[in-house]
Amino acid sequence: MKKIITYGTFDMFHIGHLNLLRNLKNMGDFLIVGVSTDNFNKEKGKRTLIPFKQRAEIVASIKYVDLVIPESSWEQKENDIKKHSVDIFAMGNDWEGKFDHLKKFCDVIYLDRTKNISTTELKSSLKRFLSISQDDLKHAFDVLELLRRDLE
Ligand code: C2G
Repeated sequence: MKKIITYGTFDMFHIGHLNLLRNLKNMGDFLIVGVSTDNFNKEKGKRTLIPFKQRAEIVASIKYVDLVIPESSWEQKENDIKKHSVDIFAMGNDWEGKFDHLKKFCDVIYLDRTKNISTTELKSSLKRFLSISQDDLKHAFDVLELLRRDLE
């Protein structure tokens, strides 16, 4: 049984995360995902919208995922690889080279990220979507002005 492990925050779960997990499962038989805890994200300097319990539950519900473990430190990867007899450690290539030290324990691979999507981009497009356009604001003020005059 070929076992693969990956780690991540998986905040605002999106197609980039799903593509990675699907690709990883297609490379083996058993996929373990370490989901970053809220405290560990603080250590990573990463603010998350969705709390750990929900992020972990969403990842655990993905059909490609066989086991979810909490990721609470940078250092736990070596123990996880040994404990679960992992054959492949994999990350998206924004982490290219960062975990090569784990080659002592298993294969280390970095997969291409899915283009044009990230949690950061989702947050900014949500901000744009929710912000009222200047035209809408002006139109609202014009209507209010007309109503005010009618009431005079
Ligand atoms: N990812 C991807 N394509 C995207 C966005 C993300 O392939 N468009 C991949 C990332 O490369 C990563 C995984 O999805 O392998 C999870 O991404 P994040 O939740 O952003 O994970 P990160 O905060 O980078 O945490 O110890 C490792 C860290 O916990 C990784």
